[in-house]
Amino acid sequence: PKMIKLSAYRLPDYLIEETHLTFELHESYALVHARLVMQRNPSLDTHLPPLVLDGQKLELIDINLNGERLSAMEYTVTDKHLTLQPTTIEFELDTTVRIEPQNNTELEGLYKSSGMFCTQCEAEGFRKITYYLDRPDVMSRFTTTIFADKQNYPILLSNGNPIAQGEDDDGRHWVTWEDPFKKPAYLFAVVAGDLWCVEDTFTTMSGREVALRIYVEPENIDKCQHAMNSLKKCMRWDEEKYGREYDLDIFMVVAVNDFNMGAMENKGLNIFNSSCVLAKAETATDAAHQRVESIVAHEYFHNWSGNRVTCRDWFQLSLKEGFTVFRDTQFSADMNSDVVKRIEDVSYLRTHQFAEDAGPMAHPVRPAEYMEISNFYTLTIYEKGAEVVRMLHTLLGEAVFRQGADLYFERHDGQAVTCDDFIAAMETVSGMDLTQFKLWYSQAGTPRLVITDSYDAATQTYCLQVKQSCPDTPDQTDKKPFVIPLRMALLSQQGQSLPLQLQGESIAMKGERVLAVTEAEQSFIFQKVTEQPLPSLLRSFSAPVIMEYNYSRDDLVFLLQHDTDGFNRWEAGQQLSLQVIEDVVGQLYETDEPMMDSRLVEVFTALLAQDDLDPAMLAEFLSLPSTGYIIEQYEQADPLAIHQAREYVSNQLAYALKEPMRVRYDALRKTSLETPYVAQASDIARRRLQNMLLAYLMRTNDLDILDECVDQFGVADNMTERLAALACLVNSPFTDEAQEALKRFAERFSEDPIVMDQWFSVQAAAVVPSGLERVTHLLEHPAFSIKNPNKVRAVIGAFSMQNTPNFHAEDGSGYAFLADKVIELDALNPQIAARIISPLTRWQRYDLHHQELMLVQLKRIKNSGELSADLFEVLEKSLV
Ligand code: DPP
Ligand code: ZN
Repeated sequence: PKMIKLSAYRLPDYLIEETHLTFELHESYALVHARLVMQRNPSLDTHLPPLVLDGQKLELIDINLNGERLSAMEYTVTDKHLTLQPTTIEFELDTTVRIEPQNNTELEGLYKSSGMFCTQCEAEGFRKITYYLDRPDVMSRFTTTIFADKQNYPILLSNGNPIAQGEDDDGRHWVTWEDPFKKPAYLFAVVAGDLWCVEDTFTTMSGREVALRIYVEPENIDKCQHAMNSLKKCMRWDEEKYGREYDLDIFMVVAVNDFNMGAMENKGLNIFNSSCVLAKAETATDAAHQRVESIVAHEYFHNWSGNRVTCRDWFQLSLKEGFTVFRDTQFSADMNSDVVKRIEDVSYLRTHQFAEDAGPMAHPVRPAEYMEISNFYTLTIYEKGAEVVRMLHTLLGEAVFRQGADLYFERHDGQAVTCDDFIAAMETVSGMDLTQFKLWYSQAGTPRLVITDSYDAATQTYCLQVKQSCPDTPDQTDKKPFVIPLRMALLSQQGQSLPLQLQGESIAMKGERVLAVTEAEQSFIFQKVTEQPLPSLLRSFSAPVIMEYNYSRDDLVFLLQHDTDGFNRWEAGQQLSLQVIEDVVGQLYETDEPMMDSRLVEVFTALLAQDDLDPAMLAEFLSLPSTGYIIEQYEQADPLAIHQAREYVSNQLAYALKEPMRVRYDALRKTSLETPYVAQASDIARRRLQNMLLAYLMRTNDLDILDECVDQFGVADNMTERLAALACLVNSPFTDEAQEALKRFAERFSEDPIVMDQWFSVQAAAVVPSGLERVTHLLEHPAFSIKNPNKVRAVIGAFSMQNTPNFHAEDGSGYAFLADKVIELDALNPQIAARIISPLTRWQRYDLHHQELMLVQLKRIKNSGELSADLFEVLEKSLV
């Protein structure tokens, strides 16, 4: 595979005005007929270069140019392209190809999933359906006719509106769909199956009625209501917050079981991984309910940020993904708690995206090159891309940002554009020069901010000295300074925010302000500061950076209790916990009985005693930083020592806080028992705190608490309480109770693959001895299938991402296991293989012993035979 470079972008030689597709679906093959109305690109000269169409894994049956069959001399076919010579500026090309959806295990293009046909075209799946100019800057008007057996496939769907249908006398039927909007091929979709649907309607802000339909397999018809409610909420929200109205008469969502991604925003016909759309109390946790809400919104929001205005090329992927993730996080924050949402997002970003940014796959938000675009659906494109948009929002302010978004949509409706166009709209409305800001799009790596301060009581001046730097990343050194919005406040000894008046300013700002850090070294001098303040820095995590400021542990305790920014309260607690765990990591090399800083117990005790503290916040405060996040704090981490230290601190907290935790747990549990399940923020917070306390309490191995846990598992009316109790049991030394619970769970839910995914992953992630043996055993379970990406994630993914002691076992057995599975998967589904390998690609983060063991496996995979382009690229980059 070769590198594709952004700098090599050229306008398409030809355009496709109209695309008329006919699918004939059969059990052992499908025929795809395409009639393309094409022309030489009018932006270029009238010379006619050869027409090179993309196409892979297609068997060409017939080809006609302007109604004349082409002879074999008049075109060439390779495994990637079909090339021919047009003779007129405008022409019509007809092709018929034969494909085998039932054998498509890559889940890209047209494939079968549990008895239904469906498609996934982003990024380059359409070329596995028919010969085409499969690039997002070629936009076309589509009509699609689907023929299939009526009995097995009563529902036939594609983008847009149905315009005709009929029946043939051989038991087959057909439907024709027309999409009035021009679109790139990656937004095309087809579905055929025996599906039921939940229907509703939505009246748009201009009074148009839109039919909403969620299609699922019949057994899931009772799990659609939450997604439907979410859909209606996000449609309204996008009107109110962004002025964006839906544009077709129908909006359809289809759930499929085998899906590489979470979901896909095909025009008018979103296709979802069933795990991201199905949810009801008995089968889906609160987290799953929230995931459904945010993904439904994400895909819906793409209708404007992605579909109406799309990407010129795949280097611009973050143009739609970063912006759309930003929009969905705003939505979720509005529907739930904004501070909790921010905490969750930042935890995720710092654990996973920062790791990516520090590893061999690091790339800018707008990459300059790639081999396989599927590898670039990354945390950097999505999560960091959203942070970049968020920083713009912070710098411009809510109102100006909205004007910028309006201008962007208005200027570029119906176009395929670039990140520069997005920034240009923001520049127009703000009058700001965002040239330097755009370094966020081109420079990879996580910037570091080192902040020091000094206070002069005599002159009442307080100075913040800020230094920024960014580490080298593959192919990038000597980075230029970024524009970093630093949201901050100065706190008095009583925890009140002091007025903020920079030197040269005539009035003070109250509360907090955003400083724009633009230089490598910069000072901000505040005047009329009447006492030595404690700074509250990078509030609400105003930039995706690693910030260092030398807080004492007492400062951290103070901030955790008194900072007026909820996010920074949590952050102070995280930094304190981190330091305490790091102490223990060091001591564990010397002794089995480390001394733990008592301040953590003291402050947690105080928080638990505080009756007016929001349970959602308390739950966040009580959660220790994840093992993954702690690992990221080390140059070369010893994963086993870190795991052990984190366990040690958790256990100490559990024993020390047992009494107040028990009292609180009992009260919360009582409320849960008396309250029917609702997936709303306040109830979610209660259950989260309850489950967290249960997990701490179970660490004390108290038989009375074991009874409580078994009881919660048995009687809960919802998956949130049930699964949390199950996880506690599975991670406890009470193996009989755990086995019994697992058995009962499997009996009850064996028919529901998404629930069984949770059953699998609880076990795969269990940090108890012989984890690898257990996982190998799970792979033999009849409900497991390596062809189903959700199962792969639930077992192999959970083991390698969450099961620190077993995955990082000293003998390398965990790594060897993952390598075996990567090799096996690459032959079936390269996208998934290239994804689940990622823990091994982070080898540089670990101590030499673990590095060596990981490298052995990476090399073994590399030499295992012919690799997909996806996996090849990851290995190339990881092994330099
Ligand atoms: N399905 C992916 C997403 O929505 C790719 N567009 O982010
Ligand atoms: Zn997206």
